[in-house]
Amino acid sequence: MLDIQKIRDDFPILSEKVNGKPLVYFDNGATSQKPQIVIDAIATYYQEINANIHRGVHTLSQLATDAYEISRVKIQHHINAKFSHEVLFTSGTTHGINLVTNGFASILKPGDEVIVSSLEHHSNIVPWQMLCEKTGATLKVIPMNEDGELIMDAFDALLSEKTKVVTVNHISNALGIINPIKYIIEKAHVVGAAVLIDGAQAVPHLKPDVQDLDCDFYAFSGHKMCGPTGTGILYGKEDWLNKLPPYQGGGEMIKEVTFEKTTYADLPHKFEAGTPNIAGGIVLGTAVDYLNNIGFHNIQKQEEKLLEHATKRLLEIEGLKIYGTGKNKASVVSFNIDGIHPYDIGSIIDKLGIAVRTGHHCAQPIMNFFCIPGTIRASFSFYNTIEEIDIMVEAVKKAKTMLS
Ligand code: C6P
Repeated sequence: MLDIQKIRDDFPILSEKVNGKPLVYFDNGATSQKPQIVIDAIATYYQEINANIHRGVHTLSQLATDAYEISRVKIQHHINAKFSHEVLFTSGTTHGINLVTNGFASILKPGDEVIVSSLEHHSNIVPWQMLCEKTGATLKVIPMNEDGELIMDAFDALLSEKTKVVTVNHISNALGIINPIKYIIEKAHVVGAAVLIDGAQAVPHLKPDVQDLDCDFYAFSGHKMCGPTGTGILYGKEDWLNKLPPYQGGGEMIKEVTFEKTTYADLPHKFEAGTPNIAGGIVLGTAVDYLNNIGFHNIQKQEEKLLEHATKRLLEIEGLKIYGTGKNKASVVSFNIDGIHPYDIGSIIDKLGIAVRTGHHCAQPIMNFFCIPGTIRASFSFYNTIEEIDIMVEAVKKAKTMLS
C-alpha cells in the first residue's frame, strides 16, 4: 500500500492554499503536479551542467549530452522500445502527432483513407484533417456508443486496403475510457495500415509496452506524467522513422550541407532539429524514475479506489449524470448536473479551492455526440485522496443548491 501522505509531501504545491482553501487538485488530465525531485533536477541541470548538446567537445557539453542520452535510454526502457533511436524527444504529444502527419504528406495519395476515432482530442483530429486536405485522402471516424466506448464492429467495417493509417488515443481525455488498442493495432496491420497511438492520457497511469502493443507510433507528453512542460516523446518503429522525411530542417539534423544538396543525420537526430529542451529532456527521465519508484501497480490500485469512490459519491447527487460509463476506465469522472452549465459549477468550486476542468476538453466531437456544451471533469492522480473527493462532492452539492 502506498503511504499517500508521504507521497503528497513530495509535491510542494499540494500544501498550497487557493482562494484561502487547501488546494484540491483534480485537473491532472490537463497537467500533473511536479514532485520536488523534478523541480530540483531542473535547477541542478542549470547550476551544474548547462551547455548545448551534441556540439561541443568541452566537458560541460559532454556532460549535458550524456545526461540527455541517458534520459533517452531510460525512456526507451520505460516503454520497452527496441532501440533508443526510436525514441524522439518532442515538445509534447501535439508535436509528435504533427511530426508524423507531416511525414505522411509525402506518402498518402487521393483515395487513401485515414481512420481516427470519435474519442480523439483535437490534437489527434486536426493534424489528420490537414493531412487529408493536403493529400486528397479521406478521413473516416470510428463511432462510439452511449457509454463512450468505440464500436469495434464499425471499426472492422471501416478497414479496407484503402486504409493507410489508423490513429486512436490509448485513453480518452474527456471521458477516461481506455480503448482496446491492441485489437485496433492488430486489425489495422492486417490491411497494412500504420497505427499511431496518442498516449497522452495513458502514461500517467500505466507503462506502455510498445513492442507488445506492436504500434508503429506512440506519442505522449512529459508534463502529464510529473515531468516538465514542453517535453514529450514520439516513439516510432525504426522502419517507419527511416521512411518518413524530416519534420523540420536546421542544426544537428544533417550529415552534410551544401547549397546543392543536404543529406540527413541518422535517427534520432534526423527528427531533432535545433537546440532542444535539454533540461526538460533530462528531467523527464527523473520523472520517469520517480513514477517507477512508486510503481505503476501501486498507482493503478490507488487510482482505482479514487475512481470507484468518486463515481459512487457523485451519483448520490440528484440530477447528476456521468459521461463515459464504459467498463474500462482510468481515474477520470466527467459529469454534468441537470440544467446547470458546467462552467458555473467549476467557477463556484474553484472558490472553494477545487481545481477541475470544465468545457469541451479539446474534444468537441464527444460533446456534440452527447449534445452538451461541455462537462465538469475531475481527473485524479495517485497523490489524490478519498477525503479530497468528499470535499469535492460537498462543494458540488453546495454549488448545485446555489445555482438551482
Ligand atoms: N489534453 C486535457 O486537459 P499536449 O498539449 O501536446 O501536451 O497534449 C495534447 C493532448 C493530446 N491528446 C490527448 C488525449 C490529450 O489529452 C492532450 C492534452 C489536456 O485533456 C490539455 S487540452
